Amino acid sequence: MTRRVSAERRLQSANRRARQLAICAGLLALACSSDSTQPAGPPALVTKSGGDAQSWYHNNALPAAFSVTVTDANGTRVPGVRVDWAIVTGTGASLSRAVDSTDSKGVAETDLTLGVGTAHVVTASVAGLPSVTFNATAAAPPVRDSVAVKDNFFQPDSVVLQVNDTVYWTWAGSASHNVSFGPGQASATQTSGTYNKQFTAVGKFAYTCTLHSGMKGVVVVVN
Ligand SMILES: [Cu+2]
Repeated sequence: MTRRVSAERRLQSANRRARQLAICAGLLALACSSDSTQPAGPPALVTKSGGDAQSWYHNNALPAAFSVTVTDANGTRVPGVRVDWAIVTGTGASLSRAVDSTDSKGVAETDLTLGVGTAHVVTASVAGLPSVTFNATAAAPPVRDSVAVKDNFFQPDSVVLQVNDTVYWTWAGSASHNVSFGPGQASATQTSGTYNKQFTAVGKFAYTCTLHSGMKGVVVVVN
């Protein structure tokens, strides 16, 4: 008899705990949803959030987009705000878009393709607010690159060159190595000598030494 009573009590107290947990979860959900539906106020500030001060090559798009974040007076991100992008300095340069609208995170972006000059200046403006300024620097791409094949790494492991130019690998270690871009595109496996490869397309080309895991490099080919 006593055993049965205590079992019922345990059941009652378990039910009570379950109800309390459900109430807590409900309150938490309420707190969250009221937070996320809080509307942002009017735009008060434009800040740079990415892409400033890059150095890249004439007639090529910068590796990273320029981006700004628009916030209200409380620092809340404001979606749907018109952002105007303009090239202030940069003969022959172009933007992927001159007008953009901030996304759900208050962010607007544009991609700059560098022109023939060295200095580039781009502004982002929101009506009624101070604009922000991005800088970029353009140079001529290297026309020829040399890579040393060492034990067990490529030096340097990343090179940039202009389309239709050639990379020259020189074996400088004592172990056997190769330069492999995948099936059918590899140097001989050797301990000395050289290997040349011309690159006729823009892009990123990763390679490895198939004998040594972790021995890898990349060729970046630009316009
Ligand atoms: Cu190797």
